[in-house]
Amino acid sequence: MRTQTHVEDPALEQLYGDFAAEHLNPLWTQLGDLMPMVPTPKAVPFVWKWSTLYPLAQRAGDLVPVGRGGERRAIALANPGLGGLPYATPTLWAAIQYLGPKETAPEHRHSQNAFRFVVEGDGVWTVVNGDPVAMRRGDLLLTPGWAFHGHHNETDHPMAWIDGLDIPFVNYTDTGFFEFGSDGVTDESTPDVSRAERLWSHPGLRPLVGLGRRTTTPITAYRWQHTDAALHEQLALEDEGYAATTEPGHAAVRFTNPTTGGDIMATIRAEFHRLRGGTHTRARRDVGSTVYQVFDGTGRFHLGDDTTEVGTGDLVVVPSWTEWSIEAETDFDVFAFSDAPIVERLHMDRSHVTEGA
Ligand code: GTQ
Ligand code: FE2
Repeated sequence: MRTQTHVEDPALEQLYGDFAAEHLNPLWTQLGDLMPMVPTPKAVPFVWKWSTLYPLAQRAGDLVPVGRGGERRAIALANPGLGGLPYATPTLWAAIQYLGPKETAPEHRHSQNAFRFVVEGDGVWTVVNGDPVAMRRGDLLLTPGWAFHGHHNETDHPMAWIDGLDIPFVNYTDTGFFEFGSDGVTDESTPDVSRAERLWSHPGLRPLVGLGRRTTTPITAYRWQHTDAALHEQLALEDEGYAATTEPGHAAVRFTNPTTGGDIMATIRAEFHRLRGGTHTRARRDVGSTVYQVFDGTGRFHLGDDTTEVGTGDLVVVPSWTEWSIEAETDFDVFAFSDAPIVERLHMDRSHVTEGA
């Protein structure tokens, strides 16, 4: 079968013209693009340095007010392969958000699921359905779809963090709704611990109120103290000769929904990885896209044939089926989020370990 549309035969040429006029499109001229042998993402592997992002966010803080309409002083990572769209990957939004001293980002809600991850600083409370949640270094804070949320900075110093949302996926599937809420935040109190944590954040214990499976976790904050302890103990147990890590020197946890044991949200997976200095992960490919933010330490990301040095705060995008591995120079902590729940739910998940075993 021929795969070009430039043909000698006038009748065939006429046929292609008539297809176009009727908004019809033959498969045989574009099979390779439509159905490649392996995923061929338009998104490219890319790294944003925190030392670039933070000063730009700071300048936005000086020049751009935060308020109703624009809603958030959030600056999205725009993958250079995605034609200028504000998307880190085809499914994931990642942004740096900056809130100056005493500033408030007004309440709203949307179908899009969101989280915040804090690489430095504190002093902002995100108020989720009226429940104030303190944001501090290392914490993962959740704003599930359709929960009202606003952020307010109680201090006289600015704070920045990263947002992860499923905005691209929701746009692609035309599934999004949005509503404005209160111009301020509905509860300005500043408790250390949110009500959601007081109810839900006791290891292995679930309250007998609110039974039933939920696709989104009822926990609004996963605290650094717990994440750090879990990773620390995995490596300590490995030292003591117990099987506690998936590969040598590599501790890893997934943030989960205590009502299902599954992912925190229907569209986003979040994990935290800790590598001992001098170790590396096995090179592999995975279906679906992932965004990493280095939390602590220095190392290298190998992405396809390229290698990039990374340090605290740097963000790394790994598109679908891109070969990747991490090499830790020092002890290396990295936060990761991905669209794996979508991929797995659709039974499209595949991985290939390309090195070692
Ligand atoms: O903080 O509510 O980066 O609604 C993008 C959309 C943050 C937020 C973003 C949002 C928010
Ligand atoms: Fe929002």
